[in-house]
Amino acid sequence: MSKQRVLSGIQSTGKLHLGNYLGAIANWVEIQHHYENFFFFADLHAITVPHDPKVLAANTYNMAAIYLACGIDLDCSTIFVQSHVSAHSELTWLLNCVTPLNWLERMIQFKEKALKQGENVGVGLLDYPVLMAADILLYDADKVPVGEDQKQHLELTRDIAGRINDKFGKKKEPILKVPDPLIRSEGARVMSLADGTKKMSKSDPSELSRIEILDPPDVIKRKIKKCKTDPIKGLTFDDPERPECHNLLSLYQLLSGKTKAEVAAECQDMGWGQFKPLLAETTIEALRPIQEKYGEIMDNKDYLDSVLRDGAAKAASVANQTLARVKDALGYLPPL
Ligand code: AQP
Repeated sequence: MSKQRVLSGIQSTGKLHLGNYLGAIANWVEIQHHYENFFFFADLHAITVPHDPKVLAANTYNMAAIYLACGIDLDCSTIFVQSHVSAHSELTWLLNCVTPLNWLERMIQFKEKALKQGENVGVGLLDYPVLMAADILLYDADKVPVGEDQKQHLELTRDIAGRINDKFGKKKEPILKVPDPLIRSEGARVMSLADGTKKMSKSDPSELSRIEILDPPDVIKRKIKKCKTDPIKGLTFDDPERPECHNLLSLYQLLSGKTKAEVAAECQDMGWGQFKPLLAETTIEALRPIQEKYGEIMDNKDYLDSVLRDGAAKAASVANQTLARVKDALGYLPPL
């Protein structure tokens, strides 16, 4: 039996951080051998919020090296740049024309991000979930790893696929495969170092709020030294009054590979002065092999370029077939 297909991506809006690693990439690496995978760099999504053209290409390229350095295995996974496969933009247009506006206006992420942008909010931000639907549906993905924040968008993808199938498909031959979420039993949600109630994010204006995967040891030490804590002695998980404490202990647990019970026992009598250097050293050691591998990959750009070229070709060969199927169902004149 052929393996089920998984698709996922990360926006190239900035430098990847521990949230992206522990919440997404580490999970992909863990499950990848059970599936046929397409992992991409969502550079079309990256411009749905104001962006800097001077760094977009570098962010995208560095992310590719980071995916590989984190252990994405090209034997079972294809990695590619979203904008290198034009079918993503083209299918988005076709899906736009069957998606009711009020489905998009309901999206929580749109409402939250639009608030931040005020008067200048672009149509692209509203349309973000349709582009995401195109990303997923082009690859006939069976499963999509999603965190809590993306669940609503995956529901929308399923609704859009259902609508295309109902309106234009034949009963026994759906045009688009309706994907299922792949939900982790224990999701890692990494919170900001400056505020334990906000998620760690690439676009947070404060660099001190996040640890980037490529941060050198002295920067990691400085960021952890300055991170927000509380005046209580003894460190405990799950205290709603101590979100920073819970977040930092969870980070230590995930990066050290220890169990929650082991960490709880080890840290119950510690103060911050003892815990922070321990967390800093653990973080440095966990990131060291990834950073070394990243350096090797970036020293061999011909290799990375060829991975991205091959990835785009393989992705396009799958995506273009789906696009042709949809265009045919919608009644388009094929190229002559
Ligand atoms: N703090 C986090 N904890 C756990 N998982 C996280 N992810 C992001 N931040 C955390 C997961 O990373 C994947 C890709 O995310 P994305 O960059 O496409 O969008 P995002 O979730 O909006 O991430 P950021 O860093 O906050 O980006 P910006 O600042 O550009 O909006 C997803 O699987 C996400 O769950």
